[in-house]
Amino acid sequence: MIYDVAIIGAGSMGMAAGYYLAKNGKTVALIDSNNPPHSNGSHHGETRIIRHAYGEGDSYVPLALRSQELWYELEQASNRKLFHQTGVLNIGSKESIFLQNVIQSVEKYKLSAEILTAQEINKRWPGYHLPDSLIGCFETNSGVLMSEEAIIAYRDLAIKHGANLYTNSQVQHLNVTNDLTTIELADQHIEAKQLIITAGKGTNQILSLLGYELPLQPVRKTFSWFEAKEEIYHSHTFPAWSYDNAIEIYYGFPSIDGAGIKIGRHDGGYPVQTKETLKAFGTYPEDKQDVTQFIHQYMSADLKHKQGKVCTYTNTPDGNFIIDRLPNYQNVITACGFSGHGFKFSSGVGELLSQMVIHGKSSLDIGYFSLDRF
Ligand code: PYC
Repeated sequence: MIYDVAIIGAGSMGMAAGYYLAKNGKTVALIDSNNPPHSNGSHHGETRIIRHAYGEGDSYVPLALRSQELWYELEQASNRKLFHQTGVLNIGSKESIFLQNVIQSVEKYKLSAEILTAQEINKRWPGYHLPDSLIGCFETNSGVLMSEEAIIAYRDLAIKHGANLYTNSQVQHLNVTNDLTTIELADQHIEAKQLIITAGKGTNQILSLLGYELPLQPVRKTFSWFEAKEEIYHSHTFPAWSYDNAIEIYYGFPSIDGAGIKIGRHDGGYPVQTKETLKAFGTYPEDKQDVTQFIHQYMSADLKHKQGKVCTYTNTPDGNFIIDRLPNYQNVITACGFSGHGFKFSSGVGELLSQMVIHGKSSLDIGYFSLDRF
């Protein structure tokens, strides 16, 4: 059989694309070197934030809003709880470009949000102790996504619509001509008319089989959970949040189902090789120190560290995504370089990728993700 589409990398983006393609009647081969969801990529740790007002630039807002609609649709289709509408509080110094972009997004797209002083924030959410130098923009319709649950939902539905999933399968050979892609796995030979590469940190390994290398840098990142008083930090009362003081960037989550509050530092991290096993949480003192210091300074001095984990960001030089066709292979699309802020968009990106395959182009303008910017 010749599949309509093969997808190499069935994590958040690839699995979503597989679902939208299969749902639209395409025959799909989903190939992954692990068995998603798993802890070797960028989707584990239970939760991700979905922000609509976008600190990284307001050109992301239409995709964020479409992604939100699709998350609601996925909840319905899968009968799973995937989204908690906690709102997102973007905290920053007045100099923060991130916060200025958030406010610009709110104004341009008329998002439901309010600007708050530090005193107003501390009064509304007693879990914060912010100094007067900070302000916040609280958007109400956004919140927290259950990342691993979402992948399970896409996986189940993609299979239900006829997609074939090849797990724990390394691509050994790849050959692409104008009308046929052939993929050799250890024990399978797969043929497809079109190819999508969504292999996260492994993308360059796959692309090298076609003679390409993109400016992608995998980076080791960490995140942690802290014990939390549920009456203060529960997701029914406390928002997800981001913090940018123009030097450091942090993000955090309320306590969901008694998990405690989760926090990570977004900037920095250690560059790693694609195949490198990540050094365990706690290898570097800052794994725990940075977030502990943040929590004690801005939230509460008596919250105790519970556990930490490691994960990978795959960064581009400008922090923006890559979604494009390969210049010499018009039947090959790659979506990669999500730079630690991609998960929230995976529903929307999955749909965009399916549109590129089915209609030859996407319904939203994604010119700012094109490869020719490098
Ligand atoms: O994009 O909001 C975000 C985010 C949270 C954690 C990592 N990225």
